[in-house]
Parts: sequence; structure tokens; C-alpha cells
Amino acid sequence: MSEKVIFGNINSKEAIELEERYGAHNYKPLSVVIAKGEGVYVWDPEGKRYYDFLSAYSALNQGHCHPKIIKALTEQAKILTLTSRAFFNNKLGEYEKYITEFFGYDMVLPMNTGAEGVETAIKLSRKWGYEKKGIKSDKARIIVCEGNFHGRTLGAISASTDPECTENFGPFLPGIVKIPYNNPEALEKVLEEQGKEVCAFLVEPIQGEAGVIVPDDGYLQKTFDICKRYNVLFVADEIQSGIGRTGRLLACDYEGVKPDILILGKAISGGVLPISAILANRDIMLVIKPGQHGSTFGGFPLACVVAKAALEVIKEEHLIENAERLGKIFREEMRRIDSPLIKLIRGKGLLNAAVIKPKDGVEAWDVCVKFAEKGLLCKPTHKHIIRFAPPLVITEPQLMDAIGIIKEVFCELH
Ligand code: IF1
Repeated sequence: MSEKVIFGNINSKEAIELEERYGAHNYKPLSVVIAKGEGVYVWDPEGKRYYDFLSAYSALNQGHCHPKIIKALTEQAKILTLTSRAFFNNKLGEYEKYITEFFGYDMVLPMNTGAEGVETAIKLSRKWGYEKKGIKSDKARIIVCEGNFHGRTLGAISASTDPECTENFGPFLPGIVKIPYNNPEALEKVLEEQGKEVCAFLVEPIQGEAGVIVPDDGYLQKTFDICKRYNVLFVADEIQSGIGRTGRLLACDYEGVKPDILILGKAISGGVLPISAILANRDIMLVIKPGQHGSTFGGFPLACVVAKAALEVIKEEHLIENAERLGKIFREEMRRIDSPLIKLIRGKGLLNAAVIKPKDGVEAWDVCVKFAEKGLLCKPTHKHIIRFAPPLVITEPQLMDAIGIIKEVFCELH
């Protein structure tokens, strides 16, 4: 690491030492330091280039430092950044009109992180449950799926079934019922028993953290219909699966399901700012009245122009179509790799995963370390799954080049 520093003013070793020394140890990153990003590429301080096949967990669908989004950011940053919601601002309404029309909803409630979007959806669902459905005070329940990931706040981890996320963080939010994923019958059964007290079913159309678990065709449609029969809100967490990632604008679009509450995050900013939102129609959204929910930064003018630009990029650059087309090629090519380490390739659009069969002590983590050595970054989820999610701006030649790296690694590993 005595190489010359090209990007920034410290080398990789120094950057890692600083994080280790002064930062909380709530992550265990791969030993790669990123100092610059552009499109599908990132560079370390010493100038080594990598393909980014994580895209900050699908927040960077539009690629690193997209020029149009950065232009919107920097121009607005010189004029007005934050007002709070104590006053109106001249960017929020324009963005609200744009995003609601973009996704086909009456109204939006802007927040910042994904987890806050989830919290907002839970609060709105509960309030709707009491004020519209007539659930008795403090009795409202929300149904969630085993293996979910909805964020790190107490509300979100109360829904979790992963001990790593919950251990010694209790007590948790009451009123959460956990059922198996991809199992409409399980939903029907709880609703039969306790439907009167259930306000919402909260679900990821594809479970990301669980290892890119794609449910059976018809699952979303079936569970949506069941919710309607019991007057339960269908709440979709599309924070990771939304905004073109899976080859549709929303993963729910594959089944023509329109969630009652849609939660978005990550890529609505193109990876530039923490921006999230929930969308719903008036009859639901308006149960929250002035003073009952909010956030200092939610809907700040800087975020509004960034999110609008980021959504425009999705349309203008046909990123949804690109994700669908290149996703198919990716899975085809990956399935052709003849390696005893690969058990299964699955996914939709450019949200894909390889299930690894650990062999001779080689686990998913070791495979990712090898990828990094050869210039491709991705991250294992659990011990045996590798997620592949490049920015949606990736081109076919870039994808083929990256697949070349992946093939090389699997070849060398056995
Ligand atoms: C971390 C996973 C991805 C999400 C869904 C809400 C949130 C997320 C479906 C919360 C966030 C992230 C957060 C990140 C790891 C990551 C992740 F592996 F844990 F599951 F993407 F796959 N709903 N997912 O995926 O959004 O508050 O973070 O903005 O380090 O915790 P957030």
C-alpha cells in the first residue's frame, strides 16, 4: 500500500485505520476503500478501478454521480437547501406533483431514510385502522413476513425474524404478527382468525436481505386479494425492489398489484441524499393531520430537486428496459458457469443472487474477496448467498466484461 494516492489525500490503509479506530463497529466491510465513483465504476485511493455490483444496496440505480442529478443538487444547493416544514417551499409541491403522477397515487409523504418510510407506513396504517376500519384502541395489528428486512429502527426490527437484528435490543413493538413468506394460505389463516384487528400486511415483493427471494408468480396478486376481502391495507416495501431495479418500475407491477401504501427509498435519490417517501390515495393519507407526523428534513428543497431529477433519469435513459434485458442475459450467462460452488442463480431484472454451496472451506465471503481482487465489488448476504445488483446504467459490454471476471474467479476457485 505504498502506492501513490491518486484520489483524495489518504491511502486505503489509512482510511481503514481511521474507521476502525474512530467509528462504531456496526459493520464489517470488505477491505476495499472507495474514493471515487462514476457510473458503474468506483476507484480506490490508489486508482484501482472496480465494477460496483452492489450499488449501495440498489440506491445507485442511476449510477455513481449521475451528471444530471449532480447538476440538480449543486444548482439547488446554492439557492436553498432546507426550510423545515414550518413554511412552504417552492420545490416541494412541484416534486410532490411529479412523484405522485409518476407512480399513480393521489399523495406523497416525504421522509429521509428507508426505515423512516417504513415507520411512517406503520403509523399511517395503524391510524387508518383505528379511524377508518374501526379497530379498538391500541389493538391494531400488522402482519409481516418471516425473513423480512425493513430497516434498523425499533419499529422495523420489531418486525424482524433475524436474531442478529434483534438480540438485546428489546422490548419491541407489540401488535406484529409474523407469517411465512410466499405463503398466501398463511395470510388467509391469520386474517380468518384475527382479521378484524389487522390494519395492514407489510411485504417486500422480493426479499432482498433474505437473499433475493423471488416469491411464486401470483403471490402478490393473491395476498392483495386476500387483504381486500378482510379490509386490510396492502403495504409494499419497494425500497430495494423499486425504481426499475427488477425490470419494472415496481416489482409489484409484474402482477398488476397497486399497493394501498407504497414505500420507496434508496434509488429515488439516485444515491445522492437519503430520501424516502410513502405514497397513498387521499382516503388513506389524509388520516394523518397537521402536527401528527413529520421530520425536520422530510421534503427538503434540496431533496425535492434531486429526487425529481433521479426519477427523470430512470425514464429518459430507459433504465427499466435495460434492467429487464440485461438481467435476462446476466442470469443466462451465470447459469452457464460450470462450477460446483454455484448451486442456484435467481432474481429479476438486475436484482440477482447466486446461492453458493460452500466447498473445501470456500464460502460466499471468500468468493467476494476474489471478485474484489479482480475488480468487481459485491457483498454476501448470509453465509452462502452473493447478491449481484449493478447500477441500471450498465451497458451490455460492461456487463459481459464483469461476467468475465465472475467466470474467471469461479474457474480459479476449483
Ligand atoms: C444496512 C440488507 C439490503 C431495505 C428494505 C427498508 C430498508 C432496507 C427492503 C431500510 C435497507 C439495506 C440497509 C443496509 C443493508 C441493506 C440491505 F442487506 F440489509 F437487506 F439492501 F439488502 N426496506 N436495506 O432493503 O432502509 O433505512 O437503510 O434507508 O446496512 O442496514 P434504510
